[in-house]
Amino acid sequence: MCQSEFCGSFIAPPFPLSFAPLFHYSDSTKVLLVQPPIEDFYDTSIRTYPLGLLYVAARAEDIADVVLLDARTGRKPERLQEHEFHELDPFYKERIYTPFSFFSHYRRFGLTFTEIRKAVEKEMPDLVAVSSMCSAYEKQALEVAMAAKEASREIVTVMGGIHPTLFPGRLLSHRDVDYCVRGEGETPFFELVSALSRGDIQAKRQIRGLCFKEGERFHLSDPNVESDINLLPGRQFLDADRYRIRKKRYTFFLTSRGCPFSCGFCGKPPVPYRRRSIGSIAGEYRRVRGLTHRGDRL
Ligand code: B12
Ligand code: SF4
Repeated sequence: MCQSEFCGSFIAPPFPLSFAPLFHYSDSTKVLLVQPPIEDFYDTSIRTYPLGLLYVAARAEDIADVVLLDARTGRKPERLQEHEFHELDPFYKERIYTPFSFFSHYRRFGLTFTEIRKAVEKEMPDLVAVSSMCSAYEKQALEVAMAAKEASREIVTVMGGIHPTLFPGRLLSHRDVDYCVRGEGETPFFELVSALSRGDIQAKRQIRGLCFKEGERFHLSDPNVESDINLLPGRQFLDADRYRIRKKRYTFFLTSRGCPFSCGFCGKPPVPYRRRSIGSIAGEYRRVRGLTHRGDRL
């Protein structure tokens, strides 16, 4: 049983729980990794780079056919008339100066529910894995799981990222979420895909970080901490042209994990602070320059 103070292990589910499903095959497994859209008064390009998913993809590609769908970029933001935050409208008015007035309307940034469902139907993966970084965007992350199940009830859904790390029980209470991964996701996700492909029910219980429904209860696990943080993210899964600040392409580098500080207000997941080796960072930098058409534009 999980000991974390953040864990939602005792949330009573609002409907009878079932057992998390298994795959019905064992040959080639197809995985669709999804960055969900968000709804907010604003978004900025620096927020959209889905680095966590690229790390998960880098491990999963060894045992699965991996496709990444960034449902947050590639579409013009759409203004939403109906939303839950109308009391904030006065702060986001055009032509008055407040720190928020660069952004004037509540919008959806990314694909619609129907577009996501169609994207899932096009790929028809065995498993849809959703990155859920911020609790405030839970609704849009859950929409991806719902769209996947609408495309086919056979598709297995997995949520990973900071939000499910903090509230696994809350997300597992949702009918369309089969698994949650807590903490760093590379190894638990790899092991989950491997266990499901083999149909090995017992193996699931041994995977650190993996949470799932088990009859009337949740199986919950402490957050996973990766032992090798020199793994390079799978940037080749992205269309690099989509990630630009003004006209220039950008990318993210992760040179350490965890945080050396302990600010009282911070809900940071309990993972220790670790630094990558200089050699591996330099190697990644050289590789990224090689990936770009013109390294000097990065
Ligand atoms: C860098 C960062 C940012 C960058 C954005 C980077 C980006 N491109 O998204 C900036 C500065 C823009 C930013 C902004 C904000 N951030 Co911020 N940010 C961080 C920070 C410091 C690191 C995140 C990161 O990139 N980690 C590195 C990557 C590789 O790790 P990762 O994404 O977590 O992915 C790993 C696992 O989570 C997991 N995983 C992730 N996705 C998936 C999916 C699957 C299927 C699986 C299996 C696993 C998995 O595996 C990955 C590899 O190990 C975290 C704190 C932290 N230390 O985690 C806060 C944090 C995520 N941010 C937070 C917040 C609140 C915000 C803002 C809302 C702040 C604000 N008020 O505007 C905005 C919203 C941004 C947004 N996403 O829309 C909170 C979220 C808390 C919560 N419960 O909601 C955090 C946890 C900080 C905190 N302690 O409060 N942020
Ligand atoms: S707010 Fe959290 S992540 Fe940021 S320095 Fe403090 S403890 Fe570290």
